[in-house]
Amino acid sequence: MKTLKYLSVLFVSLLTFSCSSDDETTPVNTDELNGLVQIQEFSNDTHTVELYSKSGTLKQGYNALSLRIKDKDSNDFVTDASLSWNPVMYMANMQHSCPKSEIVKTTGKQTLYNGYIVFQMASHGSEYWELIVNYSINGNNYTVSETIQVHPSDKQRVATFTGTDDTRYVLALIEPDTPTVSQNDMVAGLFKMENMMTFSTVNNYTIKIDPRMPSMGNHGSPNNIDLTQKADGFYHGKLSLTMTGYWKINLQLLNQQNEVLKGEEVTAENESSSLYLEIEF
Ligand SMILES: [Cu+2]
Repeated sequence: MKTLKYLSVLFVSLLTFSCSSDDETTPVNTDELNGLVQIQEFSNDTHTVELYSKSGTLKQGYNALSLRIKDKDSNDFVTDASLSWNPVMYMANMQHSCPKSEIVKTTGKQTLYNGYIVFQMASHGSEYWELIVNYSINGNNYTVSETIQVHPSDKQRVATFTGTDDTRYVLALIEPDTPTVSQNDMVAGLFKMENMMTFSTVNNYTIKIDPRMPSMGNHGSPNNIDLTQKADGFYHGKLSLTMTGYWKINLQLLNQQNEVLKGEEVTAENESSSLYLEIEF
């Protein structure tokens, strides 16, 4: 009986072994996609480019995105591509892009690449976004592009404004993604519009924060820490939320000389800043 058991274990492991050696050329893709939901596929004659996020949708504001490229002939995923992208919004009387990162290979993954895009506007009627993905594999260049659907967010996750320096800025909330009643890590991206198609990271500014609950006498919270830029290029601080509900995060943007470029202090006479982000949880 014991021998039979050993034999069956041996048989099963032999089977498993032979299966996995057959699959050697095809990467195991199930773990690769842990926690990711496909948004859509982009296709050309040679490849399918798959676009993923945690939610499976694109929304107005900051979006962390993952991609992978499948070879249509072999059905294998490409592990050594270099990629770039360009989101373009086609509006009634103009075209523009938005802040975006480089695309890098995801650490610890074989087939995944990742980056972020900050959509400052949602798709709206006949005004739509197109995402162009350019990539090269072994020195050959390819491109795919499709219309993408950018959903409006009901709370303000991104602010687009002109500073007193006549510069156009985009400020996007990155964290907290899932706020709790605590001192949350707050992260924001700050970008400058160089022209309609080019956006760059703004360095060494300060973003002052003053979270308030307008529905409850506009009370604030203790122990907030203003946002300053860290090595990742983003602005980091602490956002104290003392209860669940709707919070307006009043902001002031200060340049390297500590001059206020946008936003006002909240006082007894002034209940909110013209620059703000919103959280409800
Ligand atoms: Cu637009």
